[in-house]
Amino acid sequence: MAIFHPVAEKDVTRAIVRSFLRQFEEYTESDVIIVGGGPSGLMAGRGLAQQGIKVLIVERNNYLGGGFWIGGYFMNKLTIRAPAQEVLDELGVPHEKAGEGLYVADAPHACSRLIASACDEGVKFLSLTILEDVILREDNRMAGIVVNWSPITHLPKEIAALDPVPLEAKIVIDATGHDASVVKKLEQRGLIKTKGEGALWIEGSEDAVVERTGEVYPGLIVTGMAVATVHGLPRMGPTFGAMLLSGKRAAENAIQIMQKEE
Ligand code: 48H
Repeated sequence: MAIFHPVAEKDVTRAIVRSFLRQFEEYTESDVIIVGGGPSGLMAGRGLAQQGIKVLIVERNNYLGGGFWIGGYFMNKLTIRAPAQEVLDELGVPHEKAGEGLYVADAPHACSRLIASACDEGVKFLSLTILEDVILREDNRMAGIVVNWSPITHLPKEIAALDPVPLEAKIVIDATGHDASVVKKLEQRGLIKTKGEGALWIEGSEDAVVERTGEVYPGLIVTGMAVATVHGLPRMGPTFGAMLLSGKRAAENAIQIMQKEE
């Protein structure tokens, strides 16, 4: 007696393709597209979806979490400075006090809870998808992004000369971390100038990153480490509170802009 219900192989394929295409078609137009599925992008997506906003996260890797997943330094622990441990509490992530105002948690636990929370709120994802360009209309306002499957970037030019795919949104959030990839597309066209991130200084970095989170170009908000890259702020190294609070603030900013433009 078999354990599983009989299902044909073709029906497995059909189930995947139909479900993917239905969602892909629906999300060719989103309220907000977030480029980058690291801690700041996930927090921004979660905050927006909590308010019923249609939000898509585009991530070039085949996993979500960016530098939050393993902490990015070969040790599966992450630190958070007060008051950002409140986000860990909201997510139900256990943490230990490591000193006054300093908390330590298991990175895979924190990251998986954050991903799950974004999914629970209704965020949708396009993985293995890389930002190729932005859409700018006649008023030069950001109107969406242009993407391609990331493996294509590893193919030789003669095979990879494939046209990318445009996706529309009212607001785009650059959550691509140190690269600030979306902002760099505007910089290439002389529309904005990035300063490049500064040297490591935790005290000087985290408040500034949260405070400078916001719109840097009409329709484009910057969050997380990309804020440091754009505004020339110090980096904070292996501590993540600013990423969480910056993502939260990016969601609030996006909502304010959309309400103003309605
Ligand atoms: C699609 C892309 C593209 C692209 C990048 O690096 P992240 O974790 O970014 P943040 O800002 O949420 O968090 C930064 C944090 O992890 C960190 O590095 C810290 C705190 N550093 C401090 C220091 O001093 O070094 O995630 C960015 C995500 C990644 O998953 C990328 O794969 C993705 O964005 N991404 N996705 N198209 N062009 N570029």
